[in-house]
Amino acid sequence: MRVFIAGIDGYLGWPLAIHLRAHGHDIAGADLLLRREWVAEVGGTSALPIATREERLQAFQERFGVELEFRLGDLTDYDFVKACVQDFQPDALVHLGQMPSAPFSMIDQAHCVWTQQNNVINNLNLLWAIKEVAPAAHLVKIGTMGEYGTPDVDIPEGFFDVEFRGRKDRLPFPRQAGSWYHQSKVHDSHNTHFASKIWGISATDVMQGVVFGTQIAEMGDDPRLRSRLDFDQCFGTALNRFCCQAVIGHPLTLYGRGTQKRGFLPLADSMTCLRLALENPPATGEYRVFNQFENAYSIQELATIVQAAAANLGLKVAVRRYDNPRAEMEEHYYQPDRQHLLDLGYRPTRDIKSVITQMICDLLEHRDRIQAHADALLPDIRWKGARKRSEVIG
Ligand code: USQ
Repeated sequence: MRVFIAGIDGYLGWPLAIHLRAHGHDIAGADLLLRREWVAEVGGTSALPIATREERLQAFQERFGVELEFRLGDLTDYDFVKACVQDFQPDALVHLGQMPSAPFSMIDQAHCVWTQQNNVINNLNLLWAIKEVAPAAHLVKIGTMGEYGTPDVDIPEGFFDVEFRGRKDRLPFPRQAGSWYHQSKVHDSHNTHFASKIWGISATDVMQGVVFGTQIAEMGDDPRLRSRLDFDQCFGTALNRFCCQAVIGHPLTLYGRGTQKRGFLPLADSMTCLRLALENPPATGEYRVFNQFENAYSIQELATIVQAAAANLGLKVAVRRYDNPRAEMEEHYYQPDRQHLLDLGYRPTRDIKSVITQMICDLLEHRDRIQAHADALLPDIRWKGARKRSEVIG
């Protein structure tokens, strides 16, 4: 299958290129390398050293014996997007080319507007390019579990059956996002659903949970094939941050009570699920929604697992509660479905403790890089009010 990856240089895009090629697919992609700039802007760096674009291309060629087409360009530039799709003629496109950080979108007016412009426009551009030059291509769009928020009922996969005043319908499940970034993904879901209805585009909208992990097996030992791993307050996600904190002995930063729950999944599971979605496309013109996560965990539960894994490796690490910089529910019901991917053969990694142990081992080698950017660990971007460093509350 010919797969085009929008956002091929990112945390998920780069390993996806490797994973899909290792499974025999032909890959091309595009990126403007913006993630590298955003992380630097907020004072972070990738804990794992990452290769330049040129080094990555060289390593890919050596590993697989084929050249990877990796175009440098802006996905908000329609001429660029259309040319990429027209020239490569993909069977499927995976859209990972977006600004993925909730805190970054909450910094100020400029970051909020930029996030929504970038994310909404580049998704529209991909939809238009499919319609105009590759109408049979399947779009796998990365959305987020955060689109649903934390309603006090079970969360289905995109749609639910409603009975209202004696009439019944199957409707999109309400979206109640918790940041300007998550809102941008809600807009994308609506636009993708609409494009599918009017133009017959086949689309899978993946509501993905929080991804963690440093490796996938297909990377082998070549450090140039490794992906990035961020730990700053914007681009580091909870579990990746906790592992980085553990290796430098920084207390694990639970926001608030730490009782908030989210769906999480290892990097390797994310790759498998995306491949399953690609290899099992929807019917022509169908818009379907997959909830994609290994399991739901409270943040406190994950911190305890990291603390125990670190202790087994001889690292003593405290867990601390910090005043929550976000506006989010800390005590809530959380019961999302994830049946569609199981039906396609996804077998969730049950042993997340070994994934976490492996992460800590990988990160220990690079503890100096984390230590040098430790200022980026404590959050000061707040959902309400002016910037202020969170303080320990327990
Ligand atoms: N949290 C902590 N301590 C930290 C960092 C986060 O307690 O040091 C808490 C947050 O308050 C939140 C939860 O952990 O309740 C998750 O936060 P996160 O930063 O790991 O993830 P989030 O902001 O939700 O965003 C991440 C990715 C985003 C993706 C999303 C999936 O950055 O691209 O869409 O996970 S989901 O969470 O399902 O919406």
